Amino acid sequence: MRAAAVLAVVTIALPPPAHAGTVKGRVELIEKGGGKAASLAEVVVFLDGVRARPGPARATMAMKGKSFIPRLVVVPVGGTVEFPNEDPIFHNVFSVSGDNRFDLDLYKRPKRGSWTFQHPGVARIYCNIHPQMSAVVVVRDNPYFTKAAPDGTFAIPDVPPGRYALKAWNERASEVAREVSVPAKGEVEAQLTLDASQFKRARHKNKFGKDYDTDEKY
Ligand SMILES: [Cu+2]
Repeated sequence: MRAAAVLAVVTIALPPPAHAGTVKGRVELIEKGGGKAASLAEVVVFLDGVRARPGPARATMAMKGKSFIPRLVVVPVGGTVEFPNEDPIFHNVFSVSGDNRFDLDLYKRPKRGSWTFQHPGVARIYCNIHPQMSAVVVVRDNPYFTKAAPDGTFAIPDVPPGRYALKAWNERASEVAREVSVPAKGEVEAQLTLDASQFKRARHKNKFGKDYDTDEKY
């Protein structure tokens, strides 16, 4: 008798590698006029060049009071972001950022919207009704990333040992990088400084590539 071939689909939670270190430190951001930013909560810190497949991930970016909350979300490739509309009015979430382009069209509760991001990069998120609504989803090709705490501290644990580029990103500054050497056990510390002193906010177009109407319709 032939044994039946059985295809089992199992989800395996990978334990941290036997040899892994933590990358920790602090970021700061220089504002116009040379002062330091009071909150670093919209800074992403990540490692480039780590070969590791990210697992599935979900995150939430709500629309409330005609704002995206939080304004910055980071997910690995394949990660899904929910965009719940908590306002009593319609919003239309969209992005025209390269391969991560999407359009959820108009909706409000109880309809829900979400998007699965399949390409690494920075997706700029807008609402097609309210030009003042803007946010960012950063999509990474490995799971070694974090958002900085408001005080600028960060920690990326369970990193396989090796030399990588540690990078920090904020929408108002150029990306900064430095090399870190992650030990097989223990920590490596690094400091990164972003410069937003030259930032000028540019007006963005709607999902049709046109200027927004001056009157809100919804
Ligand atoms: Cu809106």
